[in-house]
Amino acid sequence: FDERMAWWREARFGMFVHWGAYAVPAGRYEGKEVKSAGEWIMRNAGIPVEVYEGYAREFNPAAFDADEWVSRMKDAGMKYMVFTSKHHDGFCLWDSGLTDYDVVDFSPYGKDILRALADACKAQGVKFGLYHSIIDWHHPDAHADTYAGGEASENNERRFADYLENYLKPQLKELVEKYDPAILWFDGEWEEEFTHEQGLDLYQYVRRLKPDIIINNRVDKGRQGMQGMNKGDSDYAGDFGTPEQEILDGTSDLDWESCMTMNDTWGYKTDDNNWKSPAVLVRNLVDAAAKGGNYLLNIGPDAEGRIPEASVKSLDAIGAWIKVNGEA
Ligand code: FUL
Repeated sequence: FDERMAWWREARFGMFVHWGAYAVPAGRYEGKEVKSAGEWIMRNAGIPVEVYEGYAREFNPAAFDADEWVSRMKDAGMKYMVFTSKHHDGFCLWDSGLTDYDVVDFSPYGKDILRALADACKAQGVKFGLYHSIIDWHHPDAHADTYAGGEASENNERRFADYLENYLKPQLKELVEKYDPAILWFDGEWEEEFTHEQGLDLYQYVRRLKPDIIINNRVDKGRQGMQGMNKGDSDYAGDFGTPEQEILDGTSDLDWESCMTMNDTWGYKTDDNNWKSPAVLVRNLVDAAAKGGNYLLNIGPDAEGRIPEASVKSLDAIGAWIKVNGEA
């Protein structure tokens, strides 16, 4: 375990990227701001699947430049990226053989975003990881019918298990084989049909595909902070805990990574300008490192593929601080 975790423990600082079809509405629906995080707009505004698909049909990030993203993150002192291959909305950012609901087959952009990012990370010598949602508001067997308050269908448990076996797992296999991710960062494990046993199975499944991969605790029913972490126990799934928007107090001897937004959203939102200052971000990084954790700081690029101006400024400022004050 220690050997597998070594690079990650040393890395300390990574870049989270939330990017997908939700960047198109950018937090607005029917002319109004939808409260809370931008990547939740489909659910929070109750947007019907067919209507939301329209955003994916428009997704055409002409300004996307994988090399530029990666060099910006490197300059900021970040050692790894965790990128959303699929968020809760179900839209896939690579050319999946399991669905046409992906950036290559469904969107005018037509190019494989994971390919570009995986290659750029490799070329520039940083680790590439994937965030992959267990919950899926688009897949018919994973509750697409009820997500917006519709009638629940029969056999939800069986259908969700089918979705896991015949869609999610094959997708994970595809992702590991094609892009060789260093990390799999699961999320959406609160789905009511998803069980602890299925979480353990998913963890084992991915580890079999790539024995030295690192997997977060949300692969299990471990949403809050360090939940799902039970090292040494046969019931254990998840290599590190995922406190969200908080830094732990440093008393845990388990591995953890604090993920955090620069404003109040993960996915791009036009109306969210509540940016943390670069000074606060530097302090958080140092704080997390001092307490034995990693810091995974998020960017939410816009629909064109541009990193918001305020985020670019903060990345530059953090990089400048690290240059002067040494590696965190
Ligand atoms: C949460 C998700 O629901 C948010 O959209 C975001 O991805 C955050 C990192 O994890 O569980």
